[in-house]
Amino acid sequence: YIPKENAQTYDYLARLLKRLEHNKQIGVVVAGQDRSTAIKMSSLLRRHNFITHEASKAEDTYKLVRDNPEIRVVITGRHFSDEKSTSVISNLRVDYPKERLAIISVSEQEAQLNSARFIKSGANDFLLTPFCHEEFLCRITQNIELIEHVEALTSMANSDFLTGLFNRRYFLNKLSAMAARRSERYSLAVLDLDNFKQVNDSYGHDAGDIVLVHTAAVLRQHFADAVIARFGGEEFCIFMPDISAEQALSRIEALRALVCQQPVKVGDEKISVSISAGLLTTKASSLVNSISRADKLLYQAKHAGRNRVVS
Ligand code: GH3
Ligand code: MG
Ligand code: MG
Ligand code: MG
Repeated sequence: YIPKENAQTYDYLARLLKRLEHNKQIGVVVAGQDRSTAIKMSSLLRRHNFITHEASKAEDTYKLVRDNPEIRVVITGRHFSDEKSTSVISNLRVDYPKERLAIISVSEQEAQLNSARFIKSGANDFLLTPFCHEEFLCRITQNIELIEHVEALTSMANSDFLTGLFNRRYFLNKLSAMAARRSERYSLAVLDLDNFKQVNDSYGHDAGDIVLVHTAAVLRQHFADAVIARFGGEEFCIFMPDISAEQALSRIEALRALVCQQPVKVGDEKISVSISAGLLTTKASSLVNSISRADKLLYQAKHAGRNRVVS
């Protein structure tokens, strides 16, 4: 039982504890600071559970960020031994956008113009020295929360809500560029559940959803090395890089056989499912074109009686 007047405090403490637990997975680099500032920052960060790193050279800073994917924040001062801090910021920015890595630059109170220069070079935020502990930690936390928020939104925008697979938008965005850039062979399979409307009609829409989730899990399990998307209602797309036409066909054929041999258990029911697929192996640079060719093959598979792969 929490008295009403304490509920707000309790809420705050609960959030703080959660944050402190979460901080254990987040790396922060203290870079280019004078000795005493570096010590002070690192110990504050460690007290709040962050994984801390220190660097006095620009090169070491880049290497740390490259080698430690858990790093979310770099705090840059003006004491790099090998480079100007504005260059350190802009160099980091080349590989790490603002929504992936927060750069917080430290500038002296009496040189306030610096903060504008740092922001223009690509810093997310700045801190004037001398600073108080509370402000220091608030800035770090605020910047991390923003990055995590953007990450959550990006992941939502790229994935399909029901199955957790990538959605059509992500699939087209990510792979179109890849297909256009590289001239390597790839295989593309467009799959569609057969007579799925009947599944819904016989067992209900919720059971239909379970079948879709189950099918997505099977795809994920058997095509861990591929990019898989739910393309529409009961239609899926699989992109397999660097694979021969024979290999691709045998994998999709194995999947087809597996799906029709294993009915999906929903409550007490066992629902039989089958898939038809169109499969294409090509070097074509237009992904959209390839998809539409694979779609035509899928149509042929449906026309020929379903539960088959046409390549
Ligand atoms: P075909 O073998 O020709 O593909 O026949 P089909 O019945 O599978 O194809 P059709 O296009 O006639 O019907 C697709 C059905 O998929 C109709 C639609 O209600 C259902 N569907 C689409 N999205 C969802 C979903 O998210 N959940 C459920 N449960 N059903 C869905
Ligand atoms: Mg269908
Ligand atoms: Mg139909
Ligand atoms: Mg369909």
